[in-house]
Amino acid sequence: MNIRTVSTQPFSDQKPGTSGLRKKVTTFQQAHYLENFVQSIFDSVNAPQGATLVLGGDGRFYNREAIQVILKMAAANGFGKVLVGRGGILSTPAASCVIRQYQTFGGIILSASHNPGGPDGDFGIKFNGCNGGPATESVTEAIFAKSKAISSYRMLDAADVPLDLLSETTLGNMKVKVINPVSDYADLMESLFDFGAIRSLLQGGFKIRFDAMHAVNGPYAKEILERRLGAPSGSVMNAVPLEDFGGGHPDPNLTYAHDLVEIMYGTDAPDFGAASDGDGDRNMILGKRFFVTPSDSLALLAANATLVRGYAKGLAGVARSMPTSAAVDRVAQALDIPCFETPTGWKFFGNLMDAGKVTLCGEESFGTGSSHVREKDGLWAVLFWLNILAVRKQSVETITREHWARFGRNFYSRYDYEGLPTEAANGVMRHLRDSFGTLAGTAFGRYSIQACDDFSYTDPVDGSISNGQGIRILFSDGSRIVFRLSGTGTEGATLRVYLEAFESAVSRHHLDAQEALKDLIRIALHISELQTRTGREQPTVIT
Ligand code: VG1
Ligand code: CO
Repeated sequence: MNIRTVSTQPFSDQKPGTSGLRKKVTTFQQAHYLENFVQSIFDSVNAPQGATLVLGGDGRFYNREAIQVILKMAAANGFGKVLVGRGGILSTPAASCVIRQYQTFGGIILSASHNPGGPDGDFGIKFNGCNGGPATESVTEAIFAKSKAISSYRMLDAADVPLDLLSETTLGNMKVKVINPVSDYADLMESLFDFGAIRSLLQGGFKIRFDAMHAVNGPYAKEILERRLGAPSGSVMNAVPLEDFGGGHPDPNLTYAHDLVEIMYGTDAPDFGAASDGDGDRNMILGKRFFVTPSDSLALLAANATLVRGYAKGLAGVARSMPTSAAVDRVAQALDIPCFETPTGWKFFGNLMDAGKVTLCGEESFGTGSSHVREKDGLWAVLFWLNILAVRKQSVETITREHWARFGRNFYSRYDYEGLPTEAANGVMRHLRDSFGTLAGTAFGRYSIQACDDFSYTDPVDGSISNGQGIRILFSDGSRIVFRLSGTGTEGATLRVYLEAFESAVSRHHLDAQEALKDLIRIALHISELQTRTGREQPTVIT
């Protein structure tokens, strides 16, 4: 066996963000850049000799090269076996499923999720532990510390491993098993949902459209929706994964999933539409000419969970990220189950699920999931909805409006200001923090500020504390404005402004969210001085 120890020098910028390390492909292509980070992972996670690792990615540009490098480094670092998805492919939720199913030591997932791909696009890498979930903050901090002190990495000299056929080969002393990336995941879905009921719904003429956005979920959706559930061929669109996502932005929202939006708002629109992102963990849910916000979707799934086989016994509890609307809190209250508010990013849900405290989790950023895996899960959310629709036999719109009538409506919107100069974005946050003293108690028309703070979270399971997780402006009627800097961007800073207003009056539930939120938007811009401080009049994206 020919294992080389290669000398290297640290890069100073390998700090994992909200979901792993995300950088431009060109950054990853620098000599030693990927290798340094992978060695920093291996040096931080203390895998026992001979451990099994899961490996796969969303298939974006540079996926194949990175997989080969990681395989050779895993062999040189004493792993006994790697389970790798055929073609180097695993969606993020499927990787989580495989890690759990085969009780492996953990996995490495290659993805920059919803960020564009291609030679000029983004790439990313993260480590997930044996529970199938993203590494906790203590682990990502250890990885970052290693990356700043690294002086060498270990690499096996060997030929590339063929990955395009199911096979079992060896690489040095390590076994490499190429697995079907779809089947274990599809079987798990079949165990949670009533495929018979969904099949009958579809046979009865209920029309669906799923937009895979030329990303990883194409093959998963084809297998599950078309093959196993019998949706007519063509129900899954943009189903062929491409290394650059066809030049698109694989982010399932009303702006970027425009092909689907056109169909769902056109004449003769299908009954149900959905899309997922680059790595398959996000979802957008649409009815006929109707959009369900991710925060409402989480609340709706919680309220209807017992209609679905895998959740018939009820929910242990629910959790949402801090900026996500409090719609699910109202459902939790009615069900008399606990509701947790965590910082942004799926890694904070893992401890709660492992401890059996929550069953469903969600984020406003088109992420929903449950304890069936430890990642958010796009197709799972779609199937959950289809199962509910098959049981209730009502439209998406009717189900949502009935939900609002019962629980009230949390109007919600997020404004993203992307690619800001970092100093200007930090300046807005600093200014807001400095204003806390004068803001509390101030009234703006019918809104008066009750409190403001910088969100801090104490994990109820391990007691770890995460500070500085976003600025909250809380109003006396339950409305909120949240300001947060993104931790997934690769250029400059992205400032997110989250707006939420609660409305109990059914007579106002039909309002457009932008209309219902216009006063709050004005207040947000006023108190943050965002426009003057950043020179930006308009947000880049509104969701
Ligand atoms: C964004 C979302 C966050 C999500 C994260 C990863 O993070 O806001 O809710 O968990 O992306 O999603 P940020 O730090 O940019 O706001 V994925 O689908 O990109 O892995
Ligand atoms: Co994603």
